[in-house]
Amino acid sequence: MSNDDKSANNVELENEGRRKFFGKTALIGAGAVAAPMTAAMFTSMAQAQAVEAANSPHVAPGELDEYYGFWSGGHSGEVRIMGVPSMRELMRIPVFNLDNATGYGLTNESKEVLNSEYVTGDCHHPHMSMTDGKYNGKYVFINDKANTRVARIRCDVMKTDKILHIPNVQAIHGLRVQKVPYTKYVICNGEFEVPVVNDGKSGMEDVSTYRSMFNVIDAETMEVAFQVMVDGNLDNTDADFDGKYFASTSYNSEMGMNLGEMISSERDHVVVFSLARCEAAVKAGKFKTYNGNNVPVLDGRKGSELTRYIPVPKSPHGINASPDGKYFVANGKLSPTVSIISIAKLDDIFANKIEPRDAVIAEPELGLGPLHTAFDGRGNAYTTLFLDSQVAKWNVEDAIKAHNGEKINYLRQKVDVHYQPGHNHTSQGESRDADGKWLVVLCKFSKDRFLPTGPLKPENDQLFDISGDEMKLVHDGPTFAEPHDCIMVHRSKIKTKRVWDRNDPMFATTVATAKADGVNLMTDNKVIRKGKNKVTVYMTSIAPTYGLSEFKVKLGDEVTVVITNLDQVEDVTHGFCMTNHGVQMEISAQQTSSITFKANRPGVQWYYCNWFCHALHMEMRGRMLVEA
Ligand code: CUK
Ligand code: CUA
Repeated sequence: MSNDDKSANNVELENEGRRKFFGKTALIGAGAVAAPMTAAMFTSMAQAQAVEAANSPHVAPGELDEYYGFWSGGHSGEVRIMGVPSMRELMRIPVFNLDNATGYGLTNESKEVLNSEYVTGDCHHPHMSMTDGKYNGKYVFINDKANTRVARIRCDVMKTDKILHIPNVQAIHGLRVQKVPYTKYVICNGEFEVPVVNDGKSGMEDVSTYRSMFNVIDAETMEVAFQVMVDGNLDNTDADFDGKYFASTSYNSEMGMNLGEMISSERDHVVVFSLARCEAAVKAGKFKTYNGNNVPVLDGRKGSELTRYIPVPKSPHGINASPDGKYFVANGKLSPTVSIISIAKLDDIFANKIEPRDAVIAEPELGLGPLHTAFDGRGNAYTTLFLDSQVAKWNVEDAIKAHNGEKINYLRQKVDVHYQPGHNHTSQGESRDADGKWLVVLCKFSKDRFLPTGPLKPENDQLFDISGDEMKLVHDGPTFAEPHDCIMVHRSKIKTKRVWDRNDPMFATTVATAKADGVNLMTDNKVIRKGKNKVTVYMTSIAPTYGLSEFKVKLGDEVTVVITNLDQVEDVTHGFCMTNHGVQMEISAQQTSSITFKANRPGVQWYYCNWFCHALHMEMRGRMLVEA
């Protein structure tokens, strides 16, 4: 595949001429063979097969999945790309973690992104940018609860391109995106309360100085646009489909510092933020700054015009907007109920025409430990019951009718899951494209579902076919620490590059340095000494050779190796590994990667390619000669 083919980078295009295993096209093709059948026979059979084919988790070798799944890698600090419905793991995207294979955290290009003293992270909520309430295939954002950060993944190359450390707060947990009119903002919660000025000089003993803040990040610049100080802490969050409101759950309205204190009151709340009022307050300069940074901090505590506090049963956890844009569902956790909040009533709450609690229009009882809710776009909701190890399918409108006194059963089905589910997620279910085909339930425990792997066992992601009236379990998928949350995006929304664009900003700094060094990265192989102890080695690679089969440095030199992969063939990735130096990295087709290390061992040091690239891959190596 030549570089020119980058424009034809759509899976849908790629599938032209392939067997179309999903949808009707394949079946019409098959119909041509089944000539003796009557038209009516064919139609009914085709319809049956269409449903069957579209909802079979079996994706044959060589066939492609219908959805990209973006799975949080939990405290592994990475994001994983899954194929759905096959549940095959397609790729891992290092985000907050060190990744040997690709050199993420080792190369100069990735260090520019990671820019951090630590290589740990705790990912929970991966969410894709949207336009008009639908996934737009541009970015996936993910939180790092462990180190209070938010990262952005570019979906054209599936690499992390920005990481933001958020000031004034501790432990970023719930994260979502603005859905309408587009993802101008990423929203996320600072979960753990800390003194606003947390300098250790005062206030540590006085819990009344502790705050949590809601954070609003500019999705393009990846800077904090503003923060909103609240009463109580913050857990999960979601945005409406009107571009007006954000809502967050709080499980510690008491601001308790231990378990007993945190669960002492009968109710907690959902905080609703008015985007327009917050933006106006920032514009009018009605904010303060703290801790020596210039992030505007708005005061959204009780009584503020920026927020409203809706009382809900104790310790709510997930909050999920229904894809019809009508409701926020806050999940009870300690209460066996979920609270349905009418988004249409939020205007009246902010206008002080009704009490905040009046927006709760039903509180259906579902079972023990409701954590998160997903939607199928047909009016049904699916709520995980952590304590019951079940998922409850229920009908939203029927639950509201039942709340209003009608004798009606809103529960549609309960299934056992294995075991203790956290999030569940429907295909495209948090967008206007909710299609009600698949439900993934992310179970915290797998217990007996797989061959035992010692004391540490995998989690279990269970896939359900929800296209019919009943949820049907079709697949168990073991996963490693720990997918709190995931999304499933139709493959038509995502267009990835086949090879790197030479002008890609990801390695622009290295390209600029080479230019300053008078080096043409596409042709030159040279060693440039910079000052007494610094050497930069420029080389090309093209299967199965490096542009330099040897180079010379002095013991103690700081060596930077810059490699440009001239291969234009898709999937021909080279590696660079310097033996005994802890140095390795990926250089994919048309990519430039660089890595800096100390030449601290005298003598002959071999470097080699560690991505198997060619029949002569073993021969793709060279010598660094280190003079003592
Ligand atoms: S949280 Cu983990 S199960 Cu971080 Cu969305 Cu609910
Ligand atoms: Cu290049 Cu292996």
